[in-house]
Amino acid sequence: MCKLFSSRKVLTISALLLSSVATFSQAATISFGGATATDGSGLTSQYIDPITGASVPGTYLIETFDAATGVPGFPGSTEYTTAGFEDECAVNSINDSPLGINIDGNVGEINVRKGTQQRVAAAPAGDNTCYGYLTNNGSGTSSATFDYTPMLSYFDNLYSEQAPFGITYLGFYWGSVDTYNSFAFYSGQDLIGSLTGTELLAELDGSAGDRTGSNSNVYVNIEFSLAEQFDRMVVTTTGIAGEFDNIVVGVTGQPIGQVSVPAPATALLFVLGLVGVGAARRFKK
Ligand SMILES: [Ca+2]
Ligand SMILES: [Ca+2]
Repeated sequence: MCKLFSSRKVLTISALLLSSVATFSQAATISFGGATATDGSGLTSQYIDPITGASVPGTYLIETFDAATGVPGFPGSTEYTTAGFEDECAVNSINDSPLGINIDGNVGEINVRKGTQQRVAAAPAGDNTCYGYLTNNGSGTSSATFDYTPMLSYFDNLYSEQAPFGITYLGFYWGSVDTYNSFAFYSGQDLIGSLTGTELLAELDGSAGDRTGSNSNVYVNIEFSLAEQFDRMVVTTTGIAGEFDNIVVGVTGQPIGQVSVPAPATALLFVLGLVGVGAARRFKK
């Protein structure tokens, strides 16, 4: 069984009232806490079976960065995999899959690897599997965009007669949270909300960059209403590095589990996107 929410806290992210997004009037809810993952990756979402890795009724998709958990026949892209880990690490969900998400980032900045290497990346606490990370390689600002619009379009075409749907949940395991990591959510060009490492550390009283502490290696859950759903996530870092694993995306409004894409029977799933770490601000305590 999983350990749910050992230290659950719920906060609210206020909407960034950018320009024309008047539709975004409700707050998203952020909570911290997850289930112990049994694949040795530390923490995962409460919505993912911690034993089988499968999602509950198929409405959640997970990105593990481990090639072994990719969809059969589609082990994932190794484009961002650090040299030496091609046989084990991959981004499961991008490009060639019909459910693919697009990642727009620079090779050498957004990467997938296993283990900790000084001045490169630190594995999230308790995570012995492959994970993703974003680094500025020592200077400047690096960012990567995870674009879910292909996936949303795919489902929209399949279920056009059904009620509106969208991404209403995003969870990810954020390792060694640093003040210079951030992530932001957009709907089209409109910023919907964001979360920074500084905000998270302040809320949980964590130590920046701590690789083992439970207040700086945290499973983050963000619940969005349909009205404030996002289709793009932008991860930014101005340091080394922003690490993440077990990105779980929940889509409300249609039955993903019944989609006839090449998914394993029990759904070890699909994989979507990633992410990581925080960006601008707005996180009301
Ligand atoms: Ca993993
Ligand atoms: Ca870090």
